[in-house]
Amino acid sequence: MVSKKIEDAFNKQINEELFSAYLYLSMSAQFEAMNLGGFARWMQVQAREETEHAMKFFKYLYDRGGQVKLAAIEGPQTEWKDALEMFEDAYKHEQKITGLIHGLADLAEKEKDRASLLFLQWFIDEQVEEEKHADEIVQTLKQIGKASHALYMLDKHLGERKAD
Ligand code: OFO
Repeated sequence: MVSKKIEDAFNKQINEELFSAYLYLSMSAQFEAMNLGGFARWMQVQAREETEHAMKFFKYLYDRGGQVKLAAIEGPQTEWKDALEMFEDAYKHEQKITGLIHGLADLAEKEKDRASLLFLQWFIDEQVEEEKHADEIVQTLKQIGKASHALYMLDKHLGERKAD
């Protein structure tokens, strides 16, 4: 059985993961409006992954005799200057999420909850990937600057992202 502290903290994280999905869906909407379908698809796959992250916490809480309590999801930003600004924000957002996951691991350690610590290890690894992918795209966008052909090529490449 999870402690009340873990239950509350994991419920908060469900909200953070669902907010992440909402944020990436909002970015996807802006990419659609910019006619960059590949970028839009990449963001939609990302949004779906975030929902899956939320569901991992959801399932885990019930596996451990806890209870899920859903709260209102904050409205995400809806406008960005360009693709670079969006990916810079995505990168910053993932860094914030990494901090939250590490905070949960600290709490699990404090509570001597080994099962939760093990469960969180998957997220610790996942955040390394999440940050890496967002940062790689930031760096590529910085290199191509405003070259529209390169942006077109990157759009095609991102559009090939497979749903996991
Ligand atoms: Fe759930 O990893 Fe991104 O936010």
